[in-house]
This record gives sequence, C-alpha cells and structure tokens, in this order.
Amino acid sequence: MLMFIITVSTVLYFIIVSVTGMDHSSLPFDHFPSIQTLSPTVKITDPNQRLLFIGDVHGNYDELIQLLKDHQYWKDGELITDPQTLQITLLGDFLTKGPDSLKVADFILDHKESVGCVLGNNEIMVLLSILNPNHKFKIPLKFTTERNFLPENDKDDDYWDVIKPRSKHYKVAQELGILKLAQLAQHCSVVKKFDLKLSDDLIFGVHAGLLPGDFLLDKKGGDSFQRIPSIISLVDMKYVNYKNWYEVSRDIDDVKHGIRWYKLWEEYYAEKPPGKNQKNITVIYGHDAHNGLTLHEHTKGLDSACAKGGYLSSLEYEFDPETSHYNTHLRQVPCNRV
Ligand SMILES: [Mn+2]
Repeated sequence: MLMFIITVSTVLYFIIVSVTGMDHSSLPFDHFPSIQTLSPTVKITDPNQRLLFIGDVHGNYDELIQLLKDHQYWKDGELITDPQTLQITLLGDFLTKGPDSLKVADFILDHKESVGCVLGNNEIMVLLSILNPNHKFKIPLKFTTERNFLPENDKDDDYWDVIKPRSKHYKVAQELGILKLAQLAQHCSVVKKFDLKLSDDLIFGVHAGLLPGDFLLDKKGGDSFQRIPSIISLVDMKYVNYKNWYEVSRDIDDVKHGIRWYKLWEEYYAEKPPGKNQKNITVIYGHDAHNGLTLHEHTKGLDSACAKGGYLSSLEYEFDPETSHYNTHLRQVPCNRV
C-alpha cells in the first residue's frame, strides 16, 4: 500500500512538473524515485518459463526487434508472448549511441510485465545529466537495498567523478524527458536476481559485474553473507584488485593487482565447487564490448559491440525436464549501423 502511495505521488509530481513546465534543472532530487540496488528475487518454478538476457542494445531498436523476431517472440509489431512464458532482461546500456533510445525506452515501459532491465553506466549518466546538471550534489541519486542503506564506498567524495555525463547523455535525457526517466528509474534496478527453483541455480543480471559473495545471505548457513557491492562496481567495473576486492576500476592501470573481475568466479568455483546445499551461481552481464562475447561457466558476458557495428547477443534459458537442468541458447543479430 505504501509503495502504491509513493508511486502515485511520484507520478503525480512529474505530471505537474511536465504540465507546468517547471525548470527541470532546479528539480530537487528528493522527488526522484529511489533506484533499487537489488530487485526482489524472481522465483522461477514453472518449467515452461524461459529467461532471455540481452546485451547492450545502445539505442539500436531495429536490431532488438530483429532479435525478438528470430526468437519467434515478435510478430506484426507486437510482443507475442506473456510474462508467464518469457521474462526478458536488458543488461544495461540500452540507451545512448544508437539512433533510437526513445523507442527502446518505450519498448521497456510498454511491456513492463515481460521486460525487466538493469541500469548501465550510460543510463546512470543520463539520469545524472537531468538531475544534477551543474554537478551540484555529490550523490544525486538514491539507491536502496533490501536493507535500505547506501554502500559505504559510495560515500567517497570523488566517487561520482568517474561517471560524469557527456553531451550524448544530456541529449538522450532531453529526448526522453524526466517523466519517462523517472519511470525507468522505478522499473529498472541495478541488479536482478533469479532463483531457478527447479535446478537450484541462481542467476544475477548486472551491467558490469559482481563478485563472489555479493548479495548472498542465507541464515541456514549455506552461503554466508559477504558484502554489499558499491554501485560504481556494479555499473562500471572491469578490473578488481585481487588482493582487495573493494578496489575496482574500469581501466587496468587504475587498480593494483588488477585482474578481470570474472576470473575471481572461476577461481572461486575451482576451490569451492557447489555442494549439496549450495546454489550454482551464474552472473550475466554486458558492458565489456572490448572483450566481446565472453562465455565462461559461471559468468556470461553478452556485450558484443552492437554500438560499433558488431552483434547484438542474447542468451535464453529453457528448462529441460529430462535432465532437470536449463539449456542455454545463444542468438546474435548483426548490427549494420556503423
Ligand atoms: Mn557500459
């Protein structure tokens, strides 16, 4: 009920702002919706329910639709599936660079029941460009976790300097407008978690990546709670200091003892293979177009550089009742725009 009231009042506020033409640059960020760091766990118990993860779309709406057509999920201008059969997750950086950020945003907002999203560094920068155009505030966005606190590392003074908006972000923010951006902020989260009950798998969807132990809490003593990662690591990291996992960076030169973060997962499972009461974890992410499609056992990188004329990639999970495991299907469409 409380959520409902908050939702209604937020939407009303932005309708008033849009109609009266109030100056957006003076908009107090107190009224902007908080972004969920981790959305409520999606529990999958129906063997017919499929999961479809899609890498960095970057405003390439035509390629996104072509991909859905190839999957037989799009026909005659419509999504021809239902949320019980298919849950789509866009892995962040779905806005900017390509020609149709607005169409991609509308696609998400028109199909909220079927289409989920995690925020990438580019969406964060688009939000910052409209909420904090003069860099007036240190932390202009609010993030909540299940425990409703801000990760300690996010309070660093120069923390947000890493992702300062550029002209392309201001442009997309103007094109979408604050009401749509507020709706996206409310609908997407930074991380999505899927609990595949039929196979004891856990899947995390995140834009940049996350580390072994992140977001795990099991009071029964299976997996133990380790840490709440910083927002910057979830949306922007590529490297981690393997001697101090709190130090992450986008460039290898900016961190000591830097290795690609996903290598920690392969080492983690090499030392600690899943036991009887342990879930098998897979992290599905985008962000790393330079590495391209990067499929390991526990980490699946799906950014294959659509924004630079590469491919748009998707990975579908489908339950196989004979083996009680999920089969995965990789599909790619070429992105012709250069
Ligand atoms: Mn990115």
